[in-house]
Amino acid sequence: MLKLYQFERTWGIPNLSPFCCKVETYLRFAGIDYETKAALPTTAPKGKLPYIVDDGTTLADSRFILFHLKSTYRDLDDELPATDLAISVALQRLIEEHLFWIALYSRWQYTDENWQTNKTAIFSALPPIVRDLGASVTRRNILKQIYGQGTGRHQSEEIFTLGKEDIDALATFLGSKSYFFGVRPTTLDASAFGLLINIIGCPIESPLKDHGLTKKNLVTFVDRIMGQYYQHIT
Ligand SMILES: N[C@@H](CCC(=O)N[C@@H](CS)C(=O)NCC(=O)O)C(=O)O
Repeated sequence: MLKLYQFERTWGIPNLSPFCCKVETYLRFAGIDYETKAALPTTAPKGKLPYIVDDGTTLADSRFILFHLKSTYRDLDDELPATDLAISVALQRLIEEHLFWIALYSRWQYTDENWQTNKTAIFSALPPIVRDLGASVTRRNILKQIYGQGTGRHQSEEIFTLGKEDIDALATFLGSKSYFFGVRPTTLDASAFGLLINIIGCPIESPLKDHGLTKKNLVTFVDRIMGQYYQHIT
């Protein structure tokens, strides 16, 4: 059976990684059998989670994993017209290559309180000395990534202004629909759910979360997917 390697579940959400949550949500939307294995990025083929092992093949990165799931099992986008597919790719990039960095900043850099919450969630299973060293080395590395990508060069107020613009775009495009392209879930819904639950449904406090929570359609979207696809997770 397909194995999905991801962070241990925490905070009552499917995964604290938007990308792990995206892949697991796609698997559930598509009704593909799988099992999860707890892992850390240090043992992942590309140094990041998630990755999967399926029938002897290892695949890393949610995008390549989804290409595989679509060609081997079920393509949830197969009925989308080309223009919707184009919008789907563009919005996935907004979510995964822009809004993601603002969520990452909120979690690892914005306040010490958020960092402590994040640190406990990711590192508390490790033995004490490894935990503290591992947490501070990883944090230094992530802060370098946030600076290198560019988000870390702005003031926090500027960062959240950009994040709110993304949230507004997603809320406007979703409108009153159940899913981004209507009544059936597609890849974009898996991607959006993965990040949105990590912004509005976890104990990381920020103006980004506050703004997301004012968008009733995004809150309903997240609650509906949780209720329908993740009712029994612990
Ligand atoms: N493009 C990758 C991104 C994966 C990613 O950024 N994973 C993060 C967790 S959310 C990670 O493992 N980071 C570890 C690190 O950067 O050291 C995907 O789509 O899977």
